[in-house]
Amino acid sequence: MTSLMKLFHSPFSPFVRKVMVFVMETGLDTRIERVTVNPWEPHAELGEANPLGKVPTLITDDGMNLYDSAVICEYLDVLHNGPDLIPHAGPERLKALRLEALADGMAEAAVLRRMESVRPVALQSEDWMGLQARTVGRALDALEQEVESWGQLFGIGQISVACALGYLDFRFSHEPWGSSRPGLAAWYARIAQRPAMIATEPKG
Ligand SMILES: N[C@@H](CCC(=O)N[C@@H](CS)C(=O)NCC(=O)O)C(=O)O
Repeated sequence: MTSLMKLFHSPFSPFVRKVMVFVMETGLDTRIERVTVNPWEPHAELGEANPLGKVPTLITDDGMNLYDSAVICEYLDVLHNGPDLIPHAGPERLKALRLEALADGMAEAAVLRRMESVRPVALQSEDWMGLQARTVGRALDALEQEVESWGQLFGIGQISVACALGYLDFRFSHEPWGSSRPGLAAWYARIAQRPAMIATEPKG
């Protein structure tokens, strides 16, 4: 019997959710043991596995430490027998990785804004939060431009987008992004019904 891979996990991280959706979509979830941590507090085992101290971090069943979410998904995509979620080569690969980068960048800006907003009010920078909010807005507009071209595809790019949008809904529900982006909103409403999306929805 192969031993389990260990995933340093936090239920609120859009990047962890991306890896969790990836493993559920590919049937690899039974091979993963989750270790839930608060990544914003020092954690000896996580720090040893990843000098950046971030989640997600994966320890493979042969003991290799992998981060970040993009590298982890790249590793996982060769471990299952279903259709590849990351194209191997050519323009399709570049398009998928660029979409992943756009979605991850949007999630990163949203996380930065959120972290700033929970600092003591006197330390918060409105400029900094505004900068991150504008980055998120531009990324949403770019996604609205390309959503129609995705069709039924749910690969690495779309998984990353879905988890980034889920994070916006979770942390910034008072700022509905969908009203001015109807194509993206309709796509997300459909995708949010997938079992892997429902099972990983952040709550709290
Ligand atoms: N690019 C990374 C981003 C990971 C990330 O920012 N994780 C956050 C949680 S959402 C974290 O662990 N932050 C802890 C820290 O920055 O110390 C990925 O795709 O995995």
